[in-house]
Amino acid sequence: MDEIYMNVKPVPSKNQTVPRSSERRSHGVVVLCLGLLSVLLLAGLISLGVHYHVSAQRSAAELSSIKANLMERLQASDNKSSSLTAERDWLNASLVKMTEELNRLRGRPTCPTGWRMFKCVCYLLSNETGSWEKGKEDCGVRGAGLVVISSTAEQMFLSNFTREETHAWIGLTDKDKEGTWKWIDGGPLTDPLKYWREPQPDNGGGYKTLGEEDCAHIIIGKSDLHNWNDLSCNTLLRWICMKRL
Ligand SMILES: [Ca+2]
Ligand SMILES: [Ca+2]
Repeated sequence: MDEIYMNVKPVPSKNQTVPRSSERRSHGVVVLCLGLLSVLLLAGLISLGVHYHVSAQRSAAELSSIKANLMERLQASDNKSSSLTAERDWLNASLVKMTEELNRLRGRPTCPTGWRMFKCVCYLLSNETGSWEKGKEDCGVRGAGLVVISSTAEQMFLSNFTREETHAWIGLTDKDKEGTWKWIDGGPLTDPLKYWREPQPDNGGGYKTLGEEDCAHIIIGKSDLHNWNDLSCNTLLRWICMKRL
């Protein structure tokens, strides 16, 4: 090859690009801006995260406080309700006592529930039946005794008390001595306070099947002043208890 051609520098073609120094600077500025923007975005995200974290903690604390406050009020309400219930029961008990005291002051004594009063005496017709002795025991358990009739008015009241109901034992017996009738309180049976139905007392009328008849009862549906009969003490009848107020 000729020497002339060896000293000639190659000429770039038209399509080949050559980077210029201004373009490189622009590229560097863009990269720098993007970097700064990324840093700013990251800082913003961190700031928002911190802000929401603090807000969430504050909200949780407020909710916890509100919950504690509501629980405290609920407990106070329950305590108040229990207190009101106890106060109501106390007032009811006091009302009963005051009513009884008022009746006593007014001369109006009262009998237990299920008992009937006649001239300040309480009477109970038993629901169950049994022997004369069982009736005596039951009345004793109730703080009473089988009825002792001590006036015509009382006899009339008891006749009405048992009318259409049943036969009922009274506290009269001749167990200790045949033919000698005594009240359960030890008092004798005296005239005119005797209300036997004729021809009673007959101690069984001589009929062996009836046995000895040593206990007295009121017969239902008979004359108010003639309705006593003597009967075997083991017969199952209801009974009348009495107790004074
Ligand atoms: Ca007898
Ligand atoms: Ca008889």
